[in-house]
Amino acid sequence: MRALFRSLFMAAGFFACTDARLDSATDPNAKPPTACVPPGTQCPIVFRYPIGNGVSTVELRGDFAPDGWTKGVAMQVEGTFFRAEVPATDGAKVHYKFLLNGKDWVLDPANPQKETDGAGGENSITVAACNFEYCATEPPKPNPDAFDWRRAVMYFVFVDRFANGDPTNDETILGVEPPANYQGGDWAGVIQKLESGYFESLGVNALWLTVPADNPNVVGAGYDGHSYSAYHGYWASNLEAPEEHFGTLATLKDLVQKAHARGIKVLFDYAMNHVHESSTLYQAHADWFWPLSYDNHQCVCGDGCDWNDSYQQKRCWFTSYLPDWNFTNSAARAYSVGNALKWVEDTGIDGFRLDAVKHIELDWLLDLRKRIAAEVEPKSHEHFYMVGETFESGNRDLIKSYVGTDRLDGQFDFPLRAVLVEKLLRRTGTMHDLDAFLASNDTFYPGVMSTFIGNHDIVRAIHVAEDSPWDAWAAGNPWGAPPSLPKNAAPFERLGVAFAFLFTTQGVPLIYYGDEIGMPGAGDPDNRRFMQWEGLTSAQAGLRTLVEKLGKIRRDHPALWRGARSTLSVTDDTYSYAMSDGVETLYVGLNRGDVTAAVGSMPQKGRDLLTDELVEGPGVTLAPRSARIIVVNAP
Ligand SMILES: [Ca+2]
Ligand SMILES: [Ca+2]
Ligand SMILES: [Ca+2]
Repeated sequence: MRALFRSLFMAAGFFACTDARLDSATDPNAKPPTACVPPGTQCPIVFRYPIGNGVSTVELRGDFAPDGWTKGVAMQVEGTFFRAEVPATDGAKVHYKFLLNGKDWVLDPANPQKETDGAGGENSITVAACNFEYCATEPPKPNPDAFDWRRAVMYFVFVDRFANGDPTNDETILGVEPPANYQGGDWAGVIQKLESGYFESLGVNALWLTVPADNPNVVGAGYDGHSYSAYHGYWASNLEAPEEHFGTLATLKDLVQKAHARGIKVLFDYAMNHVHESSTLYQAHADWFWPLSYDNHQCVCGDGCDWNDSYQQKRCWFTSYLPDWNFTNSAARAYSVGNALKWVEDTGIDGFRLDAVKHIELDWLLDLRKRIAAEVEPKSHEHFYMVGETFESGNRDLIKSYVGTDRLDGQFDFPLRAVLVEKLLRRTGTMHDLDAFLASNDTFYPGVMSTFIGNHDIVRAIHVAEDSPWDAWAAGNPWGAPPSLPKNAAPFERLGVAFAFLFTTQGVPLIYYGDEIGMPGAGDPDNRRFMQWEGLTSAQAGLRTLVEKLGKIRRDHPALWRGARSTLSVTDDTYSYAMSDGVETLYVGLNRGDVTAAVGSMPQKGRDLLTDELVEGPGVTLAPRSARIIVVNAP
């Protein structure tokens, strides 16, 4: 082994060691050799399996590489053994098995060390012992230019429904109606919109893209009895390949690079709860997934198993064709975490939006954060942002339990969204309720949450803001009679007030594609219509102009994202607060009502950044369904 390390050093350019050794023979004052290696240097672990007993081929399989359980290493004949070696860092624990003749899985007969795989089986284990002497390293320097995620403004690009930049990859699935079929959007289309400056015009500096992994060309039954395609990306069949409807890996990398060149971060949606039943991974490793049967019945979430039971919610299948990962199995967990890391390494993305967090075992999240900290951030010198989805409006403690330095940076603030929808859009209760909620919510989570009004799972926000609001899932009938664009401007103005709140408080505001122009749509899939790029009504254009102004104001006034909020005045229909970071104070007023109203405690003299009007306090009037953002002494 020692001889091998020497040759590694020489191959890696450690000739100085050898020279020093030669010199020491003739120069008694020469310093001893410094045979140290950089921390993280890998050494080989050697594996052997005896020849005989009709064994013609042996493969080493294990978690020594992200794809080590599926691809493995072919072992070569050496003397009376099959032999293979794989590199590992000092102290790394490797779980492994041998695959004989391409079909029989066996433990290492020469190694008594083994561990349960959490699914009724066992793996052999070994720990790399490199015997290296590590060179001292300088502690990593903080990066003063690192992106502060509190200033992020995120835009959710639903790739299939956003922009079609490459008609050659358009392909629909036979037997699926258009609302649930592929509609042609792709990564080339996102690049076109990037290059047109669309995202910057909204102040957006982070994109959330739908799942990039390959999904199958199959028809799946939806909960509503309609047939669906995998246009949404949540039915991965090959986690290691990109979705061909969206483009190639080269196009995806190009997208990330072009976004970075514009100062825009990119997050992928990563759906780690399940795969599609057609996945080769599921076919090769059924033991990495929870069995569909449980307690002698079928365990589909909401049909045989409980979405909310703390045990069943982790192991139930979302549908009978989506096998659910069992991350109590360490080999399954290592593969999945390794796969998430591989997408980061292959594309250079800056964060993940993590799907269905409460339905996976927590260890997956803890392992991912550890590996991101060890393998991604030391190279990027940037913090990798992870925001989770826990679809809960009433359980803040559960949402909070996933937020922390060893897990998620934040989650989507569903409870805040519920309150904003009620108080600003539906106008039920009063603004006092909003103030009371914020009093505890402002400092509730130990991280950077994402604030939002709309997403792909709920009715389009514009309908909740209508004069007669509705937000029931199927109101308007998504299939037979989908809702149309409201005719009057009021709903768009109310949505504008909600955006004004999101852009003038802490948390990463999320714009669900199309909400910046009040696109209509009932529940899923009608809330995912193709993006409207042309023919905006004046009310739609007015809302987009407002969002553009809000984006610019948030970018130019850091107090809005890093400042502390303090309430100034509250009435039933109006609300005002100050945002101050010690450098600057901004005064925000909101009027949800349908008549002109005043807010109090505003500055004596200031300028409204939204209208450019000079205003005089302490009482400042606001037009119906409008906001003001006032700064003192603005030029
Ligand atoms: Ca296309
Ligand atoms: Ca595909
Ligand atoms: Ca699960």
